[in-house]
Amino acid sequence: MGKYTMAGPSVPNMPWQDKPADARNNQPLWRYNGNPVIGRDPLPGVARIFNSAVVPYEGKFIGVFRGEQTNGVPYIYLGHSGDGIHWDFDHEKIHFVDENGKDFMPVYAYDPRLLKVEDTYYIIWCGDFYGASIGLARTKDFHTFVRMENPFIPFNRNAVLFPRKIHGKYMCLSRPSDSGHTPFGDIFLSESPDLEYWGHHRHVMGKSPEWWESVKIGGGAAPIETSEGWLLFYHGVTGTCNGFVYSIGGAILDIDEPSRVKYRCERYLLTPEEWYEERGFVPNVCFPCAAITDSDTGRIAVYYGAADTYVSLAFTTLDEVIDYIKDHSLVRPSDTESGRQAGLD
Ligand code: BMA
Repeated sequence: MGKYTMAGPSVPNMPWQDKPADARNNQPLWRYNGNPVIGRDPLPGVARIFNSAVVPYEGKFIGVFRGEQTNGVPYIYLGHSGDGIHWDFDHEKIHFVDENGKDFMPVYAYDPRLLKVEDTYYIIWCGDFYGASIGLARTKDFHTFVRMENPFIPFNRNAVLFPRKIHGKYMCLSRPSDSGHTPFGDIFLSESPDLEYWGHHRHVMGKSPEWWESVKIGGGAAPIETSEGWLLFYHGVTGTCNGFVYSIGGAILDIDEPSRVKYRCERYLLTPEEWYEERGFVPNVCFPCAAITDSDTGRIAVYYGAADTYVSLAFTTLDEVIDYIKDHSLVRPSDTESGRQAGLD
């Protein structure tokens, strides 16, 4: 038993490798030595799969994958795996229908997140709604996918649901943005009684003076419920003379009031350093979208898109990552307030 505990299922067959003695800078996330786990040309008509999300399902693993078609349009494909590392993909895009069962395909769809709340799985992605905004669909069996109302108006990206209701409400992190490559961006929290009407919006955390996240940030994997609060892997972006660089950051949000940040790591947890992160369609991108956890051992496997070209895996344990975040935590006044306008706390 570790120092800290987490909610969630036992997943004894989750992907795992122990920390190597020569882990870079002794950082708390260490890469799978078989990375990338999904290479180029993964499917006919799909050039690259990246920024994708997976969950344990019926003793195996299932996932929703951002597939960049050879016409340049991103879509979501379903994938199955016995070990979370080797994936078989459906050749057809996920077929979405409306509440009446009629075809209701998004124009495009990217950066999906996938998670289970109660007995239903939800896919939440960035799609077109007269501009980039958030799409949402539900499934119970991974055969029928019903699109629901779009949660937010444009422009918005990086939405991720919490895996359970808080005070009886569904919770969603999102990152309001612009219609382009967005040179700004903070993480906000919204709540809903029914996944249709969203409100009670709160600011969670913003870009920071730390260089690696000084341009914008955005939610990554679904928050993980732990004894210290909600563990959030997110992305932080900086600007260089050669464009944006995306790193993985970590924070812990208050368990009952997640707009309050309890700990926020001033250092990145992982930054582009390997060839598959530095070289690809968009160089220097580590973009986390999912984490598989085993509540028995505290093991965590983070799935991240690498260079907008590959899917890669990095590992950590609950104890190691929480201690690292706490040891290097720097929270600022805007992190610890409730997230209403300053002065109203
Ligand atoms: C963001 C998103 C991500 C992408 C990243 C880097 O704006 O579009 O899908 O990984 O840019 O290109």
